[in-house]
Amino acid sequence: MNMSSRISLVRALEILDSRGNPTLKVTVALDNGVSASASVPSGASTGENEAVELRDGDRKRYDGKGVLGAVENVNRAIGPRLVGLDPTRQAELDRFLVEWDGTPNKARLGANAILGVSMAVARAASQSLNIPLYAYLGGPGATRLPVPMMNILNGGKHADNSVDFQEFMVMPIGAPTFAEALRYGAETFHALRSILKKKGYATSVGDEGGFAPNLKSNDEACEVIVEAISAAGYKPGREVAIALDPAASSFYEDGAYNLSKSGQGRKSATEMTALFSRWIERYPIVSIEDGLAENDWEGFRQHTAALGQRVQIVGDDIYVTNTRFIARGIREKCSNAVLIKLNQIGTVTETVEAIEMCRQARWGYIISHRSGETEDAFMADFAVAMGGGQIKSGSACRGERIAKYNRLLEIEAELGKSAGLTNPFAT
Ligand code: 2PG
Ligand code: MG
Repeated sequence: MNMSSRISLVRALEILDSRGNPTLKVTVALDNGVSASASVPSGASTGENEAVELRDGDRKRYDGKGVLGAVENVNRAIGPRLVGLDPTRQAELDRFLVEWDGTPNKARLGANAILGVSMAVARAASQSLNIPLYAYLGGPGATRLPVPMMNILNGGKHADNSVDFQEFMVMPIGAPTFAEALRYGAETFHALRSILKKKGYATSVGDEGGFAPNLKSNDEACEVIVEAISAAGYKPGREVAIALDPAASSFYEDGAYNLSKSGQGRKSATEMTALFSRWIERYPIVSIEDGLAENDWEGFRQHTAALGQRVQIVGDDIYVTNTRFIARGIREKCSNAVLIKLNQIGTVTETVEAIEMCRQARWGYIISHRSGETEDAFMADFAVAMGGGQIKSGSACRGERIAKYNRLLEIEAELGKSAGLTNPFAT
């Protein structure tokens, strides 16, 4: 048995993410010969309270975005302290790193350094025990596949176009299996390409693989997607629905929501909620993430009171996967779901704690990628392990997005008859 294996080496390497910016890949080797790696993603529309991504700031390299300092922190500081420890003691190990860092946002060692180590340790432990990562993190009950939120139309900070809202996603809620859900989503993506082409729009893609056309309005984005769902042969709202992530923090300026890319002008929180309310009546929308900005707690409260019975209201920037902020959101009823990103908080254990808090409150949770990703599919296993039934990993193209979906196909096949996929919104 490999049960008593110990960490023998921890090494980090500076690699590139899907935007061509540096990030870390961390490898953990055990004394039983097992070695496993994990890579760290990176966001563009980041919440201001996210854990700190340590970057070198040396203008001569990658415009200051190098991560050699974080690599050093792994190779010279963290690594040597972990040698000899049991990799299955994830919570203890993560706690040790958090306490050693000592800052509230992991600014000292860097959340990118810490998360890379945390994920690589989990993977090494699972390999050492010969258990797939999803089963190691989730136990024998980890059999629920997530319904994907596929971001097929990009705007906001993720695309240079005329659309203010960052993400227009399709969610194949009526599919019987993950493989079928992925097919519904991919076929809708292809139908959308034909429709955009016919209308004379560009079909180049944004950071998350969605199209990024210069549409006439934000409304038109919903209209072309509904058209694409039907053209692909699916019933809008029944089989394939729409999920939005306006990422409103990125266009919140001086106390107002400035829809400047589309030229729709400035709106108050109440006007934004009224706009979404109209959209919910007109389009098959099931979920709205960051419809308002990260510091607009009161706006979020009213927004949830007004729309929360009809759709899932998700907080991303407002909570940054941090139990401190999620607890406030639960107390003040600011949403009914949370977007979960490992690198917003910086360790596997703290991410699991954030999810546990959602479960206690009977809130939804969605495991999410970042707009800057790598080929690592850790989050696919993590989504099955956590069992929330929802994942957000971009469109039906770009290798770094597809890597996660392909891993979920593998997991579903491996689970065979015990695999399940259910509509998270079915009552
Ligand atoms: C978001 C994410 C992922 P980013 O806002 O939800 O889609 O974007 O990684 O740029 O923060
Ligand atoms: Mg978001």
